[in-house]
Amino acid sequence: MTAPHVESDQVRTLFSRAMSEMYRAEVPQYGTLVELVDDTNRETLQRHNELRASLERSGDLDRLGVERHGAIRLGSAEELFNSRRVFAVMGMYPVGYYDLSVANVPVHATAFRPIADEALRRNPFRVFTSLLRLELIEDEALRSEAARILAARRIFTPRALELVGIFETEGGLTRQQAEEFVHEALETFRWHGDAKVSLDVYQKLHDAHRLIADVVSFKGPHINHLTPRTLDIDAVQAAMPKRGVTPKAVIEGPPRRNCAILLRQTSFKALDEPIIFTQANAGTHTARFGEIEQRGVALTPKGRALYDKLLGSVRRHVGAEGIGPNAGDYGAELAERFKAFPDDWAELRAQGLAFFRYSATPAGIEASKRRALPSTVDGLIAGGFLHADPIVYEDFLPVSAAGIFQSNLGTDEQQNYTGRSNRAAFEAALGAEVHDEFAMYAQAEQTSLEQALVRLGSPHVARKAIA
Ligand code: OOG
Ligand code: NI
Repeated sequence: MTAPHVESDQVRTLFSRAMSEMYRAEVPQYGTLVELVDDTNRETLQRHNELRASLERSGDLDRLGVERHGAIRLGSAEELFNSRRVFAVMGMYPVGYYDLSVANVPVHATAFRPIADEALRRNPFRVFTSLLRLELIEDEALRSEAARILAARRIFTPRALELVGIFETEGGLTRQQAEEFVHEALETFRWHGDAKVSLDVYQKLHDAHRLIADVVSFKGPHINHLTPRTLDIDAVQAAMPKRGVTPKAVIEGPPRRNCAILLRQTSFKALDEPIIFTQANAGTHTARFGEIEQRGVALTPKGRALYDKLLGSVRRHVGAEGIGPNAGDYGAELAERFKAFPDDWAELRAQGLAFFRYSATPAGIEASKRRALPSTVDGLIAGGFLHADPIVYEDFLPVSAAGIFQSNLGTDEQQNYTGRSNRAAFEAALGAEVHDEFAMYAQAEQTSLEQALVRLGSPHVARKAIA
């Protein structure tokens, strides 16, 4: 008899754990950040019993220390294609298309992440994966040199790809194969202090854009950050300097609110690390950092449009990334302008700004056996028969991502890429379409509502509410 297959969720957990250990050993400052996050989470939980209880109910308490995401930057279509196959072994699929050229970063990206609610609950680890857009390098000689260098490298070990092949034909890996796969896959994300190019070529690439040097000069796409979840991002941001860690100027995303929306994130500045270039020249490279995130409710397209509008107005007024003459005002301006965004769960739902997961309450199920219940969703909620919980946003934000890129690439980038988004080329390289995150949240909301209404013996309300 052949050995049984391990679940993809399990492989993802083995992988994220191995990655975390490797990164802590490679970047000691990241270990310091993780300790600070753990301490802050503990203090926050001591002060907020209700938060503790809700994390306990959702089963999140014991997974608080698990990293939420990491990021890599790839150089070619083939690398992206094989990354998709590798991440599929871990139950991670491409969700969303992010065009960063609009923010002067010459990449486009997706996030490989679990999709099913249960898979996200077990281990939400995801990898923001960007692909360099060589066509945005203007200097033709440099562009073809970069393409030549990239075409010659192999970022996955032969054995890793062999195991991916086995996964694809057999539909899974045995425990032993999974462990070997994790070990082999980790090689792709490892740091290499020895560059594959000369100092001279590195400098030319660097002058074109720091990011291009980061992608092209090395043997593989070293993981450039990992990101644990914090329960109080403002507290961690404020405490970083006391632990000898320098945070970026501002927290990306929405301001602090009662009803958290989307995603807030901040990072510490990337480190200068010693590099040995070919011909034994020594130099440094700045790429790797640590980040933290705090997630809120997923917004509907209408909510997202409002978010984008308000954020855009802040950035036009104060300046992007909170640098420049009005930098100090960024937080105050953000808070002020976001007063226009309802900060009350009932209001967010009533105005169709956010996605919710519906459930029948025990009282509702009981009452439905004895009498007819109200015939509208709002009536059922008002009567305490139906409950709506916010759906957590599991994706990324292009403006925030650009801010994270920028702060870790230095702020002196002058390039202005004409923002031609090229999703079709990205998907062709990927060998698949990316999943539409809005459609997924909408589906989750609708399914939960239908199921809840069936439990309340009121399926007709579902048709009315959704039609
Ligand atoms: C990725 C930056 C994007 C985030 O959290 O928005 C990102 C990178 O720097 O390669 O990870
Ligand atoms: Ni990140």
